[in-house]
Order: sequence, then C-alpha cells, then structure tokens
Amino acid sequence: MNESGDNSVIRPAPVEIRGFRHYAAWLTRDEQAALLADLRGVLAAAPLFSPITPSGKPMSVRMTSAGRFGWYSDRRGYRYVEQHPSGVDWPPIPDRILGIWTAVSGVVRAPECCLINYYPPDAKMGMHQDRDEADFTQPVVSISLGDDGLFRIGNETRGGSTQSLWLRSGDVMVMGGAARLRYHGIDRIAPDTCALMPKGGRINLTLRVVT
Ligand SMILES: O=C(O)CCC(=O)C(=O)O
Ligand SMILES: [Mn+2]
Repeated sequence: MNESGDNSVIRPAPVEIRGFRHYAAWLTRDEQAALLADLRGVLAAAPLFSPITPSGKPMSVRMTSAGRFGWYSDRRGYRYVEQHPSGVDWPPIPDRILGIWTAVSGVVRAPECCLINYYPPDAKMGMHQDRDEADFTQPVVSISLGDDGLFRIGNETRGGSTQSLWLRSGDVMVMGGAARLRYHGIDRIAPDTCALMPKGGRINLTLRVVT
C-alpha cells in the first residue's frame, strides 16, 4: 500500500547514462523479497555453477539461468545452451520477472533467457559486450538484488573514458538502443550494504532475447 491507500506503486523515472536507462529503486522491498523467493525455486531446479572462461579460468561469479536458453561458457567459448550442465531443461522464467521486462523493455518480444549471476563479496565482472544474441535491436534488461555493485559503462569499442555508478537492490537497468553494444562490467561489490539476503552478496538478473 502507498500513502494514498491503494496498491499502485509510483515508479521512478529513469536517468539516462551513456544511453543505458537506469531506474533506481524500481522495485519495492516487498517486491525484492518476492523476487528472491521466486529465484529460490529456480535455483532448486537449476543450481548455481562456476563457469570457466574460454582461456580456462574460473569466473568469480556463479551463475545459472531460467528460460528456453541459458548462457554458458567453457573452453569452447561463450554461447547459449538449452540445458543446465546437469542435463535438465532450464526452469521457466518466473512471471514476476517477465512483468518487469514488459514494464521497461519497450519491445514486444519476450525474453528467452534470464541469466542469474551470483556475486560473492569478492566477485567482479570484467568489461565486456553482450553479443551472443542474434538480434541487437532487442535490449538486455538487468535487475539488481542484494549488496551494492559498482557498475562501469564504457564505449562500443574497448578502452576510452568510462562512467561508473552504484547499482543497488531493486534497481533496473535497460541496456538497449544505440547503447546495446556498449562495454560494461562490475568492478566490485560493497559487502554488507543490503540486508535482503541473509548471507550477503549480490544477485544480478539479465533478461535477453536470444534468437
Ligand atoms: O551484474 C551486472 O550488473 C551486469 C551483469 C552483466 O553485464 C552480464 O551478466 O552480462
Ligand atoms: Mn553484460
């Protein structure tokens, strides 16, 4: 309920940073807790695993996916696959997560992958482009839960100036349009900045149209 006594939530307007649309505090605390409960179901069916980069190093984030496709990486490269490493299909993307895509993505297609990244307190993600998808007119929508993460946005080629901002629990970011192929990454997590998850850490969800 809000102050006027109804159930409608007044959502913040986005701020644009280098073409990425940042909706700070898009999700209420109750919505974040409900999302986390949905994710527990996904993780029970498709447990987190530690991907290996094509150069053979383990990534510091652990991950899994929901949807028709899951993102995967090993010695053979980055790609989308139709099964979890255990051999089961990825579980469906929870409706609550699809609702966020519908509200902010600005496109009619539905996401085919929800990549779930778990960042322990010492994890990071190097600067990269999301380019394993077939159609770059479709945005990537990112949802943050748990501890704050320092997000860095660069350019469409490696190097050059960058801009950083903290992504906090409940923030949503739309990486699309002319900015779809901008480099981005997570420099670090600020431990113990959010009480949402009892053991701390950060979860980031990215919704992607793959085909
Ligand atoms: O954790 C984040 O905020 C970004 C994650 C990301 O860029 C990715 O999974 O490709
Ligand atoms: Mn990315």
